[in-house]
Amino acid sequence: MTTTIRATCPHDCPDTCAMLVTVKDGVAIDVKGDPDHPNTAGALCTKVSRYVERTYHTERLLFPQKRVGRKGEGKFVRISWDEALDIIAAKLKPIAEQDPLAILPYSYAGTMGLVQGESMSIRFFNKIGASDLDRTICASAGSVGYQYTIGAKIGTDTEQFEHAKLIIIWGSNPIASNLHFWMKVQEAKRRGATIIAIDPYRSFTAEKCHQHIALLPGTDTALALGLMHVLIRDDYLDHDYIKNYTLGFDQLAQRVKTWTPEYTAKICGIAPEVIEQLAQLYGKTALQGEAVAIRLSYGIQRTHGGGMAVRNVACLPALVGAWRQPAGGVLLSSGDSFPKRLDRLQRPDLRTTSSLQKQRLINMSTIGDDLLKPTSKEFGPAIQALIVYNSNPVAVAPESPKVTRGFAREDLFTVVLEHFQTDTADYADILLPATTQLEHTDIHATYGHLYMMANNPAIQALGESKPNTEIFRLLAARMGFNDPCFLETDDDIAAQAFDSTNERAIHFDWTSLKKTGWQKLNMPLAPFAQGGFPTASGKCEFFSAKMQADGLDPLPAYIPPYESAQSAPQLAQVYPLAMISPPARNFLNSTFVNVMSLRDTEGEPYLDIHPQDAHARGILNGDMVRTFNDRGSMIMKARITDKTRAGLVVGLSIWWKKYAGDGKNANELTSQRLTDMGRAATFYDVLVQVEKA
Ligand SMILES: Nc1nc2c(c(=O)[nH]1)N[C@H]1C(S)=C(S)[C@@H](COP(=O)(O)OP(=O)(O)OC[C@H]3O[C@@H](n4cnc5c(=O)[nH]c(N)nc54)[C@H](O)[C@@H]3O)O[C@H]1N2
Ligand SMILES: Nc1nc2c(c(=O)[nH]1)N[C@H]1C(S)=C(S)[C@@H](COP(=O)(O)OP(=O)(O)OC[C@H]3O[C@@H](n4cnc5c(=O)[nH]c(N)nc54)[C@H](O)[C@@H]3O)O[C@H]1N2
Ligand SMILES: [Mo]
Repeated sequence: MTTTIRATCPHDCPDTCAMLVTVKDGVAIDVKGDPDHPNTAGALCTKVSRYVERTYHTERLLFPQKRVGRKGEGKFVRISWDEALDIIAAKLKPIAEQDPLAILPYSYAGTMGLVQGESMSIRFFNKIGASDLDRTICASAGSVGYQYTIGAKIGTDTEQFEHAKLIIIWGSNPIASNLHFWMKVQEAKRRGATIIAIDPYRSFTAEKCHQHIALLPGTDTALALGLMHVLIRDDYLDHDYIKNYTLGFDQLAQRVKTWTPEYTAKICGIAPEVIEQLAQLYGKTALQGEAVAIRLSYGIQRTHGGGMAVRNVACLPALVGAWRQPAGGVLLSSGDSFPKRLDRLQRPDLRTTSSLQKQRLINMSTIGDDLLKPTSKEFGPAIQALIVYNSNPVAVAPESPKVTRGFAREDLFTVVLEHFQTDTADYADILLPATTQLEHTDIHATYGHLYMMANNPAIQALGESKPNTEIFRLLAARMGFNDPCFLETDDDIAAQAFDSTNERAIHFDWTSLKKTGWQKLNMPLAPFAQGGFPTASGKCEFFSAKMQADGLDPLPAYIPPYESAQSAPQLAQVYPLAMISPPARNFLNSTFVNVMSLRDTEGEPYLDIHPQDAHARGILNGDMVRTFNDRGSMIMKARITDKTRAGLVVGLSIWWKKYAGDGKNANELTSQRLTDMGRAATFYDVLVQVEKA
């Protein structure tokens, strides 16, 4: 018998596609994009088209295992679920009695599902009173920067971009990481729109745009200030919009006076004319009443000033009145459009009063340092137990040499819930098999469009694998937690995910969403056409009192990278090349690296290096090269190309270390320094040297 099941792609990607899964005699045989979903439009990316291959992969973890080799060696023996749960409870109970803060969850967005990602697990750690994880590895710098200016992560509807006359793709590579948005851009292009990419690297996207502005990494903050200078100097302004719906224009005008194109250009490493022309095009097009839209994404906020970069770019649309048009404005993320009920999903009320008083936040981006910290007054108890799910920190967290040392600690008890034996799983004491999206129930918000999405299980759980929720339910029972919320089913949880009293989700009903698969939020077409920004003032805040109160510069400012030739000349004498490691098209962070057909397409870890830099080092195309700095080193194959600019090397990521020649990946080189806002990681703020291996 053949059936079709409505599902949702769970991966950390703005597109959150509506999938149709074909199941024959209990076996999933095909996944395809739902042709009726306005964003998915019948297409899946190359990676998720391989979801069946990934699900039935011969290396799927199918039963619980216990470590027998050294940590990191990856040697395990099969045990029963009962034994696994007993061992975990026996380890956690005494730690929890002594000091629950010594227990730490480590999770991110392996699945974006609110049920498998944000509910039972967090309830479990709230009940224990464990340390909280500050989930900052990806988006928190930009999120905070955007919120200071606009108020919340609400922006232009993806579906509107096809009507824009000018689209600036800024710090984003949609052909790789936001494919369905790129489909809208192509439609806009067919209708005559101009498309411009701002990216230090000539990505797949940048090479298909009308213009590519290859600035130095971490200098977008300056570029935005330079653009504002020209807009104000030449009066490309929507005075009416500025007067009614913005705050602090006069101070902003004063601030950007010194940001002449010449001055800005030096910092950004581009020509002054490029800044003049971009500002003119942006301002003129907007003032002619055409829609100008910016797709701003997270690639721009992985350097020291990442928060300020997003804040500054987010000021541009208000200056020219771009928000007046449905297809104008800026989209960083649609995430805050969704009225999520995290309180009901996560149940912070499970914490006792004393646990609330001594909460501790551990930043996931500094896990390397924090795992190595002994008990102290400032830090609190050393981390003794780590439960990892929906994440692969040994591959993805910065400054990996330290992360690995931390995970290798013999006295650390580590549990990993996974589909596969990842680099992190190699360090587990207990390794538990989790179900995939085809095997469990979930409900999704997204950060790229405006649809609530349902995922129905298509097949039975493979082997003895269990959903994250079920694993934490069983653990809760073993720990003796008998609060009724630990008995809720996945359907019970999904039904509470959105606030149906909020007008945006007024029609939300889980039973019907499961049937239809998706439903659009009620959102105004042009959310800020008449102001109404969700900031304290209700305006777009060029001047932010909140930033001032938080000890930050209340006006748009420039924050240089930690590591660059201009900002750290001494370091640059030893390590003269900047390095970025954005996603490879066929991987999703470190997910899919073990799917043979996709890894074959990516080949092996490459280092893209400019001909000038290669020549100066006697490097030929295809040579194995060693990239290094004080933190670590890795060997890659050199690809000599002018896709990158002189002074910048690019290592597309995130490779599983075990599939790289020397067992290392780009995070050997990245640092644990945090951004100006949001306490986020600075993956693209790195200086290195390269030599022939
Ligand atoms: N295929 C694929 N898709 C993905 C992912 C994946 O790994 N693979 N990851 C998902 C996740 S978790 C996220 S957060 C998003 C990430 O996707 P994006 O938000 O688009 O961010 P990145 O891919 O990190 O970077 C995008 C572009 O920014 C450029 N960039 C690097 N530094 C700078 C800079 O300082 N300034 C500017 N202007 N540009 C810079 C990079 O060269 C890259 O081409 O994509 C999601 N989608
Ligand atoms: N050098 C460098 N490092 C980076 C980045 C970069 O651009 N360059 N990007 C950063 C960014 S933006 C991000 S978001 C992070 C991403 O880091 P992570 O969130 O750790 O993402 P993944 O590497 O995809 O690992 C997710 C894991 O979750 C597992 N998983 C998926 N679904 C489930 C489930 O239902 N249950 C369980 N138990 N497990 C599941 C998958 O098998 C996979 O191994 O990496 C960051 N690291
Ligand atoms: Mo991310």
